[in-house]
Amino acid sequence: MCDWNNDGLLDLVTGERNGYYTFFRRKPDSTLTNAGRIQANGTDITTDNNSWPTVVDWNLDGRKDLLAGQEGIGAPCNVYVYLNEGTDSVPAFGDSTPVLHNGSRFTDYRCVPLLLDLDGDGKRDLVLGEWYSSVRLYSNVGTDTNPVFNTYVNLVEPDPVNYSNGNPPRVNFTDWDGDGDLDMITCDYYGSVFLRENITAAGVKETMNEGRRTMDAGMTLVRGVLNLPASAFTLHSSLFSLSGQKVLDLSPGPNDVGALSPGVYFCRQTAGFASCDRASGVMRDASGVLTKVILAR
Ligand SMILES: [Ca+2]
Ligand SMILES: [Ca+2]
Ligand SMILES: [Ca+2]
Ligand SMILES: [Ca+2]
Repeated sequence: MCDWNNDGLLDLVTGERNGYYTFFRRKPDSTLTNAGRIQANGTDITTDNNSWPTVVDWNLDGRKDLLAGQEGIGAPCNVYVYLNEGTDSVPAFGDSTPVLHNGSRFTDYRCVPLLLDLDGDGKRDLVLGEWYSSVRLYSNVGTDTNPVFNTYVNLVEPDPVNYSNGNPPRVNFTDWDGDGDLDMITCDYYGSVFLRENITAAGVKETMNEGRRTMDAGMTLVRGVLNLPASAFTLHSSLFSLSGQKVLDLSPGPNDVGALSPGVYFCRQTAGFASCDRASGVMRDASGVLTKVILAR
């Protein structure tokens, strides 16, 4: 949904099974009318099957652009952007530009790209839904007007067996529960809709597990190695001193903290999503954002 023609009425732009993009214009009586396929260089844009449109001002020049994903079996590029060469009210497009990661084109199957600032640094990031129930975050390491993407983290664990994030996940974000952060909604080929509540929390969880000398967030601390579960739906994890100074960035898997002074630290996880399944709907993961870590000798 977007106001494609800037008349104050919310329109619909669709991606389609056969690869076209269509503008459905909202009329004053609130009904939608098919206003034709979106074109580039004067002809209908047709991608590979299962096209996905994200309407966003990619380069922040005040004119909406079209970020496109496609199925793309064997295609050389499945995520690209059409920069608007017309006006914001009457978009016009020429050639597309491939979106890159680590300098390479995306060739993942059935790509669903979104552009939004998910890690809260003020620069819009790329979220990519793709085949086998995978949703990735490529943090923007460039600028907001010229995004650059390298590596990704999984926002959810890919699930090629049970498709617990939908398959292929068609992704979007909204503050579903009105608590001020973005929650994730996916839907899929099979007609399921999945809600994952953003579990970024405020506050300190106070349920220390003395046996592991950590708070309980699924992490373990053994002989100076802090192990973060790879399945944590976490965007960034860092270790902070009690005074709030960051002492170490953490990665999923083992992190050597043996060189740090003994004492109390906090692991801060800046964003994440709760797990959920088809049967139970929303399920909060209580792993929290601030986790106390006690380093002893
Ligand atoms: Ca409109
Ligand atoms: Ca633009
Ligand atoms: Ca960002
Ligand atoms: Ca929320």
